[in-house]
Amino acid sequence: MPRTSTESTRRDSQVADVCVLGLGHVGFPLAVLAASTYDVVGVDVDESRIATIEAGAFEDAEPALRERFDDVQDALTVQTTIAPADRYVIATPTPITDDDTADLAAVEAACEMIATELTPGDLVVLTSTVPPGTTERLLHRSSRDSGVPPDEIALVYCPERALPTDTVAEMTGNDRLVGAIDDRSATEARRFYESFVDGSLHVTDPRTAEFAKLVENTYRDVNIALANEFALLAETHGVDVHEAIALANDHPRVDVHRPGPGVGGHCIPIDPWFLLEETTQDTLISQARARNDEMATHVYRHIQTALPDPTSATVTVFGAAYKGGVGDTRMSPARLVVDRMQDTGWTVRVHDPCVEPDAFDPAPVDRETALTGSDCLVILTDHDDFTDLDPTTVGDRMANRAVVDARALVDPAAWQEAGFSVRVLGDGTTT
Ligand code: SAJ
Repeated sequence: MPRTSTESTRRDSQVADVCVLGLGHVGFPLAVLAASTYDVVGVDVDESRIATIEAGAFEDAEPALRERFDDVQDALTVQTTIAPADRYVIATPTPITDDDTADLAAVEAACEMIATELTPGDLVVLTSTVPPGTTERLLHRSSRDSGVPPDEIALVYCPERALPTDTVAEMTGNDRLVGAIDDRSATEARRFYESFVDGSLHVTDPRTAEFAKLVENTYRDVNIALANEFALLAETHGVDVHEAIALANDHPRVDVHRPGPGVGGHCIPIDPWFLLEETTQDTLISQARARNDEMATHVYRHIQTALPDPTSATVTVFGAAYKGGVGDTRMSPARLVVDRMQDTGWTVRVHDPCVEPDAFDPAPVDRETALTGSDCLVILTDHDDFTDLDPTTVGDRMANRAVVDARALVDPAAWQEAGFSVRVLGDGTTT
């Protein structure tokens, strides 16, 4: 169990090597990895998060992270208050506001906490995804609030690129962007990250690094939108888009992404808007956002046509999480699809083996309960559990054998053989 502030063996006068502010999907793994070399204090304002970590009950830990955590118990302290340190890492969330701009409140609050302890020569690392220009503004804010001259603060912007299902391997193995305000900051950051990163560090200025991070995720969102556009066109042309994409991707310079019910998570659907904050006109990027969000309505329309009686129905949803292998439901496409169905008055039951009952409404139930008496099965998340469903076993539970598959997991011929009407998103041979 990590030390808490009361158990820490450090005297109050001692300074930690590293203080990580924000112990979520990025900050907690980063604190654990840094603790293999440094004396680390992890800070989170959410007392329940601190309690969960102290108890070792962090439910989303991959085996590699839990193993690393078990190895660094004596070097990691977790608490809700700032601690004096030589290095401060800001890993707080940057959600989006109702008018599609970056909500930097948590980053600014972390800055204010750091300013109370900041001393000349300290390193500040911002990892949160932010609009271009934020790091420079952070420098002036930190200097103003702490009284430390800007040229005596080492400051870098170093965004994370870890896929949430393989955090340790990605955070240690991936190359990293380092946006440094000056050479000394770059040197300090390199020394810090080389303690646990095997990938290369690519140094540039903060604004370019902020922009490049947004390019990474916007590239992904726009390419997913293109795949979704191809799916809609394939349905019109009577073509299976998945076969067409696989064939197109045989080209050495083609990499078409996978169509789906929409784009979820805490990054891809949000980060493109950070690029557009200074832009008023309609852009390819905003149109791609709209295309991805409209996929939920397209799936809903497939369900409508699959139902024997759309005026009164029970629908089973497999998958509440925003993608396969995670229990995270933030901005999940399933939310948009389920809301449309509930607004229509249908009874909706959800099954997701990775999502906690309190993490989605309606609360996920076991597979059999979700299927009993159902008029249509809708597959929205590409969990491994849903890749080898037996249509006969599934159908025996249902009142009507219809399936709408938004992730192309089922074998249409086998499900039709078992008496199902089959609709696969993007497969024009089934819709
Ligand atoms: N999705 C598709 N089709 C695809 C790929 C994804 O529909 O071909 C959907 C997924 O189902 C999901 C959403 O898009 O709903 C986002 O999935 P993701 O795996 O792209 O996104 P994240 O948020 O789990 O991770 C991304 C990654 N960024 C890139 O791949 C460019 C990760 O490297 C970043 O660290 C992360 O965002 C982040 O935190 O920025």
